[in-house]
Amino acid sequence: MSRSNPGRVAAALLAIALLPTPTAAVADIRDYEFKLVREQIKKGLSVVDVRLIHKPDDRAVPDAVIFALRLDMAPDDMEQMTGAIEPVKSPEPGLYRFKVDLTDEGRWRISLAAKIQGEAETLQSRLVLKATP
Ligand SMILES: [Cu+2]
Repeated sequence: MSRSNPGRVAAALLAIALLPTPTAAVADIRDYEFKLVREQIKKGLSVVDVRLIHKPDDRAVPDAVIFALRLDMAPDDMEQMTGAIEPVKSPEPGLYRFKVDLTDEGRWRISLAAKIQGEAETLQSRLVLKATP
């Protein structure tokens, strides 16, 4: 292992600092992710909380507009079996709450599409949760 050369390290750091960073300035929808707060939920009428985060800085993202929403049992090969789902008031910024009716035990999928403030693209997401007895 060679000893580090301070002059060379400084030059390298300066080069990094001076690099143009166009990709960092361009927003990317893949930087965002919906995450279930709890993946196991009791069967029946319940509430599901989903957090929207901006992954590069782990920031909670408020005010997304969810315009498509579907709940079904596709993960257990029952895509035709749908359940009622509707957004309800968010308890805190960056947290999205849904009232759901999980009529069967097993795995359910929430499919959603959302517009995020300041982003042109649509975020599409699929989340799988498990309804327990
Ligand atoms: Cu089912």
